[in-house]
Amino acid sequence: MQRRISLIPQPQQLTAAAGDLDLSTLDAIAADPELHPLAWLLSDLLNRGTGLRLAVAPPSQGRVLRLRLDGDRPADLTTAAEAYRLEVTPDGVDLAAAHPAGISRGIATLRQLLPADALREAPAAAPVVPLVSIADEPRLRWRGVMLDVVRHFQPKDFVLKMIDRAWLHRLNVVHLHLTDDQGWRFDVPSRPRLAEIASWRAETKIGHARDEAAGYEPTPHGGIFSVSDLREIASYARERHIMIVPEVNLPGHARAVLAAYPELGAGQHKPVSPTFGVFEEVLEPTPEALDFALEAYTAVAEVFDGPFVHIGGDEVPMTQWESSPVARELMEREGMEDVRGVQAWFTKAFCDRLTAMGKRVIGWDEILDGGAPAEAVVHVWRSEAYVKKAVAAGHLVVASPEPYAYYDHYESDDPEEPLRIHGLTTVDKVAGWDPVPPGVDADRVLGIQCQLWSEYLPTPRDVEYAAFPRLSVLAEVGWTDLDVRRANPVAERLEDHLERLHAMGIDYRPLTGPERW
Ligand code: TNX
Repeated sequence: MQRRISLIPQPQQLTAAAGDLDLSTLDAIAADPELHPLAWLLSDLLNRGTGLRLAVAPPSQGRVLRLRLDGDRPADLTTAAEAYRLEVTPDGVDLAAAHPAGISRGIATLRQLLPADALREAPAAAPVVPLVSIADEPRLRWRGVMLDVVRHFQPKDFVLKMIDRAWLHRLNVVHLHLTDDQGWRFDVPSRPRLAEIASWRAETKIGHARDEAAGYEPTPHGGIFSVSDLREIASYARERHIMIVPEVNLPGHARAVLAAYPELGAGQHKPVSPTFGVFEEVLEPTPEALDFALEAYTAVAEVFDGPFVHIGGDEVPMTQWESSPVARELMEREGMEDVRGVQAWFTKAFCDRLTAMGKRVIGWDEILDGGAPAEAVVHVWRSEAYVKKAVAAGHLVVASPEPYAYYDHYESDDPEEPLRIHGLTTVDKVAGWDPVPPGVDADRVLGIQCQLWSEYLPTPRDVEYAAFPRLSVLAEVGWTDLDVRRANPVAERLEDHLERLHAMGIDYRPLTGPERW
């Protein structure tokens, strides 16, 4: 029986033949030595979802599931590095790519070719895949999801789960927002007050300010990742060829760190913020504050071996610097006419240090306002207009414009929707998004990313409900060429895909409307 082939993202080229292949009739997973770690991951997935045991063996002919590298190796983080060809014939499976990252993406597709129940954690499905021929390569180099583990802490196991889900969708970036006004979420052993003070808040006020019913939840909230937690996250992602982009958001959104080390700030001491929004606390432009920041960046840069570090830089109010003698003195010394030059001074210092460590810097689009070194990648969120602006200023861009990429937004105007921060980002809207605006050189758009800000998403379950299935659709927007998307509307494959999400235990939002628990 031929099953309907329904994949998300839609591969660029897919030809189906009649019939299935039963993987239990194969002898082994035959893989090039370099691909053995991926081969064992695949073997383990097949075992967990279907009970099948396929050992990993050296390359061989015969009836095998073959993983092989061919062709000249492309550079990391290119679309060519993620390209793969997957042939399922009555004689076996052949998965070939020029880079191990491509094999990893091909494995993600193979997981989706299995029955949805194979995604369960218990052997619940037959190890059967349809006969297909796929040639695939992403449209964009960076396809990501951001987890905000600050506004509400999310445990390490949930982060690992989200990396696995990103993998299934052929995303290649998981951005961790690790610091903000409401908490500091990674341990820097030389700065113990981060763990003692900055990672906890006494209470939380959730809900809109206008909502009178919203009160303070008196339970302390917090959490912090130890260095070994971070290492575990790093290696879990690395095995799957997913890049972790750690974000240490400075010099603004700094209330939590300044609650622990007030001497680094430009204002009065205040506790870790129990509320959400934009606060005026910023680092003072002193050598001590800069040392602190550089120590923090070095700490994440050492743990996560991907090439990028996110410096944040969004929503930095200038009020404290306007009245700070230290900032005034810096402005005079450096001949700055505008107080925004103080942020640019931090941005440049962060870039210099990280570049010297062999890293590349990405920062929110506000880093453009005071000017940023051309090598900094601009992470656009305010609107698509900033994509043009950043490209015109010579930067590469990652696009996360709010109307399409913020999944803390409402999904419909139904009054039954769970409380959201604001906005309206329907699945259809995501499906209709072309992330390269007209008139922009497509090569300057590294890619796209969705954001799961967690002010209104207190538990992992809330995060999942907000993420899915919008994240699934976004993955296709980043992966699949526009003409292929138009010829294969994602709406026709979403129902099938929800079965996969269900099998993975994800509390997705139904397509038919909100469901409250
Ligand atoms: C703006 S996007 C922020 C975040 C909030 C988000 C809520 C960005 C760089 N800054 O601090 O969580 O809006 O949607």
